[in-house]
Amino acid sequence: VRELAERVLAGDMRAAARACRLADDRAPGYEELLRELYPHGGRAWLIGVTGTPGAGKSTLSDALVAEFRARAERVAVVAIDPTSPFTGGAVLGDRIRMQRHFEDPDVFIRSLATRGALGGLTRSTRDVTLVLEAWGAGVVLVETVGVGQDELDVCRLVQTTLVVTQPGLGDDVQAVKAGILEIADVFAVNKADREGADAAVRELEQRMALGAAERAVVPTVATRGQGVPELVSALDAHRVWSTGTAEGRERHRSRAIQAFVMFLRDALADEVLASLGAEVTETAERLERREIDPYTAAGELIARFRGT
Ligand SMILES: Nc1nc2c(ncn2[C@@H]2O[C@H](COP(=O)(O)OP(=O)(O)OP(=O)(O)O)[C@@H](O)[C@H]2O)c(=O)[nH]1
Ligand SMILES: [Mg+2]
Repeated sequence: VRELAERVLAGDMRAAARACRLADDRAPGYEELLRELYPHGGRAWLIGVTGTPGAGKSTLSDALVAEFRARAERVAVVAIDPTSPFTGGAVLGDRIRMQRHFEDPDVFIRSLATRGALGGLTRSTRDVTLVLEAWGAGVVLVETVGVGQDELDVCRLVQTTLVVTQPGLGDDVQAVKAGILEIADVFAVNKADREGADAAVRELEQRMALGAAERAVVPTVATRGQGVPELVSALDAHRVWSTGTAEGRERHRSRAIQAFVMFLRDALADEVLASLGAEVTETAERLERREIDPYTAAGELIARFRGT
């Protein structure tokens, strides 16, 4: 494991791929690996790319990869596939859209499947992102489909959240979930070659309470690269805000706390399940029969766990 960590730190892509698999499978040694790598994390710019299905997230990510590569940054893309790792047409599509970067030894592309387990996706994303930072990525793009709580949690792990939408979804703002509107740092109204783009931009600008310098709405045509330099400028401006202002740093801090609380919750749940797994199942069955209420049940299990 130590040797693997060293190879990752030396920038070896195959070692990074192995380390990602190890972390993702939580295979023996994964914790030791992540401990070794942890001091080398925290350097990359993590950008979340989320938004409505089919809006052009992958096409736009591909264009962003090219822009960041032009700045000689090492880039990693983590595409979160909402379906399965094996059947996913989405992943195959992403692969094709990112094909031009496959030969590039400084671009690492990986897809993650959403796991059934609570918080599984957030965990995998966090762990894989750490490996990629240690590998030397200067920018990590995390693409998710903005649908559930899991995806919102993922947004707490990144520094800048880009939300991609497209015109002509009926009520443009309705199509973008309210929660997403709050977490969006930068909006791309993609497919601006279609009708209704200007109206969508104006509407989002109003809803996002702009004036706050760190947020922006940018029209793009990802397939032609139009608006991409402007989008990169808006992302850069947000990064400068988040590292260079008191308000930005405060948000960074509060997200770091939230992220650690999530980590702690997962770690505690693991501990409780490992030591009281059978009782948890039994209690859940009693709950289902309404023989006990969840407040009492949780209290009882916690007391047992503490050994009181
Ligand atoms: N007209 C037009 N089509 C676009 C544009 N950007 C992307 N597309 C097309 O829209 C389709 C979906 O693009 P993707 O990049 O796969 O979108 P996505 O948001 O990643 O999709 P999912 O991951 O499946 O949610 C593809 O056929 C793209 O070629 C654009 O700016 N204009
Ligand atoms: Mg996609």
